[in-house]
Amino acid sequence: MGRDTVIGLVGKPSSGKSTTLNSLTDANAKVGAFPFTTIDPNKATGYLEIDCACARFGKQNLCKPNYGYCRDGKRGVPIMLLDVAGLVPNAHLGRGLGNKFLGDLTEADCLIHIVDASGTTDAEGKATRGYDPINDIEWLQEEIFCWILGNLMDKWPLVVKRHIATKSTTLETLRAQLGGYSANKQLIARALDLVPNLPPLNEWDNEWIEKVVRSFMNVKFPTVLSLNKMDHPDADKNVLKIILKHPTLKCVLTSSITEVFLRKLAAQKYIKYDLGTEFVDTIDDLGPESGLKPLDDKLRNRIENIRDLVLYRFGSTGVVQLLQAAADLLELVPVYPVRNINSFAGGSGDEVFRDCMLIKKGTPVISVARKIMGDVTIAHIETVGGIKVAEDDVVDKGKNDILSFKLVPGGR
Ligand SMILES: Nc1nc2c(ncn2[C@@H]2O[C@H](COP(=O)(O)OP(=O)(O)O)[C@@H](O)[C@H]2O)c(=O)[nH]1
Ligand SMILES: [Mg+2]
Repeated sequence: MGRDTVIGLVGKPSSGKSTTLNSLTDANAKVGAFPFTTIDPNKATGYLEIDCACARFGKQNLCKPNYGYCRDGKRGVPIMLLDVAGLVPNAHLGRGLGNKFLGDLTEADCLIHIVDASGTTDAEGKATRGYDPINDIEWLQEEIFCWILGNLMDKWPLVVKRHIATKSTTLETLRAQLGGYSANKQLIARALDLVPNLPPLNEWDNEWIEKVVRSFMNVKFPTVLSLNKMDHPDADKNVLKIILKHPTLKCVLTSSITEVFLRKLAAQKYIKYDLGTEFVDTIDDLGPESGLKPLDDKLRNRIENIRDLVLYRFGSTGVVQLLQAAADLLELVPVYPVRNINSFAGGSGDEVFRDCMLIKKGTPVISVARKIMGDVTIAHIETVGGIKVAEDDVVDKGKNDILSFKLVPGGR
């Protein structure tokens, strides 16, 4: 059975990893302004916001997810987040918590690189002013590259000897070497395919090995950049530089501290806040019948500032979009297994779309069945309208995404 998707939050100390994690979850990752606050990888559940299938059928009021939530057709699907302990330049040589950090990384299917776009922390996370965050983007990639390359080079002469002696294919040998990074055969095959004119493994010189490692890294760790601390006045010019220099990188502008603050105010009933949007309303906007608490001048000013500096300028705090960007990069499609393909109900009761899982686009429906049902004998698979779907038909956005698995009676 497949494992669930894991998104790793990486970045130098004090870039805002724990704050971002907090802003996306209810977990209390320790937040602090000094390096190595996070000693152990901190796992938490985030919620990917999607348009729920219930809205397609006007069944919003019957939609009751077993996990996560659905509010009027906007569904939060749980997704695993991993806050990876502080990384400093030259971690692959064992600096800081270097190799431990890198080891934790292997679990991730994609990375969100949190960059302190304000330039108020240096390469090691210490307070400063005017640091150029473009350095962080480059050294983090180099760090991962050097780590994987170093691990491979240590053993390379032996690897080649074995490769020849056992008459293995390039894919088989590399799989044995790179499988430890939670990389399956398809992933490694894809990485190899992306290197043009690649000769057989026993002919590789250092340059070929480096090309293969770069390609593997791109496939194994697709990355979204979170340009964080956008509330800071110095952030704008730094972001412009980053986008001009790295136009192909996927970037999201964020202010995770603002998201944490808004969620707290909403929980305390000072504001009404639609997560991920620019809409923040107070009692001044909605009147006393809203049930919101009155604001003092200090709080009123802070909310006004947040509107001016973050919400109206960037459209939101960006953190909800961050998970969506990661899901896009991984081509994840929400898939709804249902018991009854006509009513979309689960077991008993009228409630619909109880389950939702995130599946990579292009996955055959039979693999989805296996992931959910295990090794039972499946008679056939149906989608909306009771239409039969062939086992090797694939999942896509809005297509073959609502599925009912019919078992052979008495079979297993
Ligand atoms: N201005 C600003 N500060 C932030 C933001 N996010 C985090 N910080 C601050 O940056 C410091 C480090 O944050 P933390 O989440 O502990 O960083 P980590 O070491 O990467 O986990 C803390 O003082 C946070 O309050 C943000 O969006 N804006
Ligand atoms: Mg932290």
